[in-house]
Amino acid sequence: MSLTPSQVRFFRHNGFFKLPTTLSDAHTEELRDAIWQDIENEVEPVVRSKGRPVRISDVWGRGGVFERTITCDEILDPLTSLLGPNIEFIRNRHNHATLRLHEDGSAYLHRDVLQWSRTIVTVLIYLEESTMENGCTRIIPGTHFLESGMTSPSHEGVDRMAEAGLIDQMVPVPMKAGGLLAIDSMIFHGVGPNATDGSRTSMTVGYHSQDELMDFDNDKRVLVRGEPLYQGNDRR
Ligand SMILES: O=C(O)CCC(=O)C(=O)O
Repeated sequence: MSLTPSQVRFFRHNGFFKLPTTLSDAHTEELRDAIWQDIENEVEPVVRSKGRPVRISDVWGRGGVFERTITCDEILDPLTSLLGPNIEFIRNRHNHATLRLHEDGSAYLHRDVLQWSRTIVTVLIYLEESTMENGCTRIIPGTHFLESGMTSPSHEGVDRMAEAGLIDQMVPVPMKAGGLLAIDSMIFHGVGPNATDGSRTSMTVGYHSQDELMDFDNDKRVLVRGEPLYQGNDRR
């Protein structure tokens, strides 16, 4: 299912869009179980916090349902409306799944990339319902248009938003299990605190349109839709 011109415009203007597609219940359950299993078995690469694994990295490299999700039509069909027909998956930004519990607190407000000319589309995949109580994603709409100039995509977001007088404009985005949220990665966003005794599981993946001026293979990128297309004028 592609996006309508109005939906594309909404995404460009506000920096986020709840995709009209979702993962099926069976797909959601299979992916959630795979994430929980790899976290429980500490299948590397794993990120740990307070002595327990909280995140698995390189989900692409795990193959199976991870790779099937990254390349599924439910994600790539609407993304063609944003990124065009030739889409690359990015292996060195996101490419991870996270299990958040009560003790994890909230995550810092951040951008995923530094500069508008190299932005990506991040897709957040919710494997459990994410609510106001268990820490749904929070975003500040429109902030993907604010100036660049951060030295790191992380950690400086709260200060930047406070300086800009925009911290109170943050809005929560609750999502159902299987829901897919696309954001322009320049938008300031973060995870809310989990105030429940339950978990909040999500997977984060990033995509780029295939770069028509790049004529060498980059193993940090995987073409997942369309074809490589070199359009440089150095060969004419
Ligand atoms: O899960 C979320 O709400 C946000 C995740 C995120 O910002 C990230 O993985 O970089």
